[in-house]
Order: sequence, then structure tokens, then C-alpha cells
Amino acid sequence: MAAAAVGQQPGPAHGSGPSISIPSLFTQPPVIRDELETDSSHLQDETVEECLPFLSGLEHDKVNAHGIPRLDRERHARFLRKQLGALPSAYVGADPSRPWIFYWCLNALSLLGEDVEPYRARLVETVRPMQNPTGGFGGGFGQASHLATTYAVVLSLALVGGEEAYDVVDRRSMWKWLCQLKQPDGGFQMAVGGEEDVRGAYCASVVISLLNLPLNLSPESPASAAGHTDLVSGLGEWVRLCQTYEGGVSAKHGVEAHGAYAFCALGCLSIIDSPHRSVRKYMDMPRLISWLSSRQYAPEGGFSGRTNKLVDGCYSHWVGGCWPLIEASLSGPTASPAGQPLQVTDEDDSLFSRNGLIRYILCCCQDMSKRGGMRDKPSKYSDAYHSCYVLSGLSSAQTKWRFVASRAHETLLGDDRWEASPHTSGVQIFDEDDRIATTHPVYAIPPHKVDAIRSYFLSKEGF
Ligand code: FPP
Ligand code: K
Ligand code: ZN
Repeated sequence: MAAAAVGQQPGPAHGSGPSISIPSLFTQPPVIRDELETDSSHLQDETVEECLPFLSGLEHDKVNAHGIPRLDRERHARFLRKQLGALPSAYVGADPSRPWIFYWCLNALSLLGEDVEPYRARLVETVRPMQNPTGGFGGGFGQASHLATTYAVVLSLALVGGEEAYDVVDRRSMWKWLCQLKQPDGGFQMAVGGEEDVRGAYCASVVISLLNLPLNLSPESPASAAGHTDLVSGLGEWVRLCQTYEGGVSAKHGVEAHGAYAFCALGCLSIIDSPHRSVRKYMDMPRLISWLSSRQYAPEGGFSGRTNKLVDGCYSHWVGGCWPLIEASLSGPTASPAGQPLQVTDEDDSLFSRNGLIRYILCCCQDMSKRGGMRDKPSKYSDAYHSCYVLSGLSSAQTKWRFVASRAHETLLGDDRWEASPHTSGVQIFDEDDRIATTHPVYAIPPHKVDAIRSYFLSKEGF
């Protein structure tokens, strides 16, 4: 196979240029194989075949000495700006997801280093009619409020920033609506009368903490009758029920574990209390870590979302984004005694292969055609969703996050201090120019945007 030719042997990939060295782990079919042949194993084999030429540098015009192409920022930014504009009629079915498109594009552009504040006026004008007088945001004017669209609107407003954006949210009706969604078993429905799952737990925690909503429950809340006194009581216990026999996390009790839900669970737990307390209290850590580790494949280097399924660029965030939260849970706050510099070691103590993930992202997930944008895998079209989550995953793989200080007031949700620094231990396989902006390990938007919206709403007493 052509791919193996560039294995460990140094040598030019295209007949000229500097010698290229790629660890054979990423250029050859997997060493360990399951003997059982199934439809899934065939799809897996096809995916390896599909990725190998990209991982070996054969599909790229130019790669660096590690076989990695550069991040084509301008091409991807152009794709994202286009997605933010008027979309062709084929997108009409995606109308209720418009707030998601705003979040994905604005966040991805921010990660690429673009200033998204100029979108403020347009965003404010567009999302204002999506808010319902009974609280929360729907996907468009006249659509019922939903926690997913509400979450996406709040994050989008945080991304563009500024009082004009923050003040769009009617916090009093938002609080009342969230009280309605809070259930007797401690979890949250996604919409009034809708499904209750771990996305609800995460989206509600994000919205409550970013907007600094009062935690007390309205007497009309279905959870009040069950004895709950506040919006987060019983939530950790509810999330605990989502961990499955595999060690991963499912949408709700009793179904299949999936990476997207692992992130929701860890994110929610890291908001309701500091992760070294809450994640360790509610999750079986060894089983969770074992399941998360099993999500990373070789030779692809990327993550899958569940057992016996394929790598996909978006799990760079849903699974990749779990690692900083796991590391924080294990280490606890790492602030050094006042005045002393924190001890930095050269050792790479990462729990996943950062370079494997970076390889998958830069080699397999970039659409280098005129279209641009990031994708699931080479055979798929790029889209805003994958652009957002592939870039978020790239950012966390490039960053060493330290959980520096645990919250001072136990009741102030999401009040931990996190610090980012470039991850430097080990070999850096990407060009320094391709380092992108950081993203908050819990809120998945740039950390300074989290600080700005939080401090705005922390200054508000009550409503
Ligand atoms: C399976 O898709 C995907 C899921 C079961 C979960 C999807 C949920 C999210 C992506 C995010 C939820 C989070 C929030 C904050 C709303 P598939 O069968 O197409 O993919 P697979 O084969 O990779 O599992
Ligand atoms: K998928
Ligand atoms: Zn995907």
C-alpha cells in the first residue's frame, strides 16, 4: 500500500522537499484486529483505507517534516462567513437550528482568531424575535422555546458580547421557564413536556451560570412538589444514572453511551460544583477513563463517538473536550502556594494522544477545495457544526488547561478559575502559525467571553 511507503522511512513524499517522518502507527493498518467480521468491521476497514492517504501526506500539496499540512485559516473563515449569510433553499429544514448555526460559525471564527463583535447588531436583531414571553428561545419567531436553541442563543450573545447583546435576554422569564423544565427526578426537560436527557442537564447549567439566574425554584415547578428547593438539587444524582456499564455516558438512564453525552455530563458536573468534587462524586472514574480512552483509534488518530463506530472530527470536541475536565477532576486545584511559581515539568502527562488527534484534524478534517470548512472525515462534506467542534478539539489538543482554583462560594455556579498555556511537552508536529485561540473547557467559547458575560450578570442582584 502506498501509505506504508512513507512509514518510518525518512524521504520525500512528492519527490522533492524536506524529508518527512511519520510514526508508522499512523501510516499502517492497525496492528491489533478483532477477528470477528461484521458490517461494522468492514466500515471500519474502509475508513482506515480512506484516511491513510491523507495521514501519509499523499493527498496534500504540501506537508511539514511531520507529514502535517497547514491549517488553511482563510479558506475555513470564508466558508464560515458564507454560512452566516443567507443560505440556499436546501437549508429550509434547518430553520429551527438557526441559533446553532450562529453559535457554530461565530465560535469557529473566534477560534480562527477573527473578531466577531461586528456581528453584534445583526445577531441581536435576529435573535430578539426568537425569545418567547414565557421564557427561553425557540429556533425562530413563533417556535416553542427549547433548551438547545436557548443554549445556542446565549452562547452566541456571549460571543458577540456587549450590553446590547446581554440585555436581549429576559432573565426573569428565563428563570420561570427553567423552573418548569426542572423535573421531580432532578433532571431537565429540553422543552415543556419534551424529552428529559443529559443535554438538558448541561444546557440548563450553562444558561443558569452564565446568566447568574437565581437558584431558588418557583412554587409552580414540578420539582418543588417533589421536595426540591433549587434548580440544581438532585441534578448530580440524575446525571450519575446516565453512566452505563461500559463506563461512558448515555442520554438518559438505560441507553447506549455516546461521547457527546459524556461531555454534557462532565460539563454539567463541573458547573454545579468544582470537578474534583462533583465529577469524582458522581462518576465511576476508572470506567469512564477507560471508555474515553477507547474512543481514540489508530491509525486514524481521531475519536469515535461510541463502541464499534467510526472516527468523526466532531468528537475531537465531544470526547477530546472531556480530557481537561477529567484531568482537573483527578488533580484538583493546582494553585501553587502564594508567590511560588508552579512547577512545570517537561513530561507529557496527557491521558490521550494529542498528536494523534492533531494529525487526524489537520490531515483528514480540512476541506482544502474551494469550499473550505472542516468535516467529519475525508468522504464527507464540511459543515458549520463540524467546523466548530473540529476546531474546538484542535484548540484543546494544543492547550494545557490547569484548573487553578476551586470556587470560593460553594453556591456560585461555574466559579472556578482555569488557566491556559500552550501545551509544549513532547514533539510539536504542527506549525506554530497554526496554533488557534483557546476555548473554555466547560463553556466551549473563548474564556474572556465567559468572564465578560459572567461579570456583567454577577453585578445584577435578583432580576
Ligand atoms: C449519534 O449520531 C449521535 C448521538 C447519539 C448524539 C448527538 C448529540 C450531540 C452531538 C450533542 C448534544 C449536546 C448538546 C450540548 C446539545 P450518529 O449515529 O450519526 O453518529 P455515530 O455513528 O458517530 O455515533
Ligand atoms: K457521526
Ligand atoms: Zn460528526
